[in-house]
Amino acid sequence: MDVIMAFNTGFLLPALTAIYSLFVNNDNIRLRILYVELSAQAKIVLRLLEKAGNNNTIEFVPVEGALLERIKVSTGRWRQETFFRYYATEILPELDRVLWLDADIMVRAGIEELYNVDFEGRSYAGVWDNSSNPEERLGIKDYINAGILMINTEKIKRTEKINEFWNLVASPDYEGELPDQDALNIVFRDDIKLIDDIYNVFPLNPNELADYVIASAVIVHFVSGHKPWKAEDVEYYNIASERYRTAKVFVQEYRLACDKAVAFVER
Ligand SMILES: [Mn+2]
Repeated sequence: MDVIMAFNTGFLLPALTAIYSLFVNNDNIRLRILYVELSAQAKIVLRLLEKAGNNNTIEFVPVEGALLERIKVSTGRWRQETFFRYYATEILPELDRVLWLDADIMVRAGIEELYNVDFEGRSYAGVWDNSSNPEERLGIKDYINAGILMINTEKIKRTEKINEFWNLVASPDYEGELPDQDALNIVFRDDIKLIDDIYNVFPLNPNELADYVIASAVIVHFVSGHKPWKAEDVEYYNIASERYRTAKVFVQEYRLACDKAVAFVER
């Protein structure tokens, strides 16, 4: 299974946790980490995770030259790594499909079914996300979260549509509230397959759904600005854990995964 991620040295701890949780629950993952700034030391530490699970490998792929320039021109306002998922076909043209994973996640089970999704002829597959009121803002009902994104590179290579994406984010009047995610949903409207929400679960869920969500979540995604690995957000998650059973369970699990990932690379 071909997976791509992108982050910088400052994101090492959550990235370790995400990759460790991916690898202990899955075998035969070929992970490419696309990066601009990743220290030699961070790479050494990350590479130790290859021993988690069976036959999981990591390759580091620098993003540079014209590709990086395009992002600088288009997207100076936003974090550049966010845009690397849209380079899947240019950086890895040999692949027919690839899974993009954000680094603010925890994997809890096998992802094979997600990876082998039937695109039904569409360019992407992802989980419906109503949290930013996309219907009201953009008139888009089937709006997805781009943090866990199955990419049909075989199709995207054959069409010119991805250029529309880059043109849109580069246009001076474009003010996407969620820059790349809005542009993805606008340009690829009706060309995105919706998949089971167990593959992109947010930590705060209504308590009446908690049993189902806790039992079924395959990938938990800490979408808000508050992050469970940050000391300044401990209080936020303490309060959230009192209100939401899913937050309590997922944050505890996340901290455990974080400790295990660190212990794994330290041994
Ligand atoms: Mn994210």
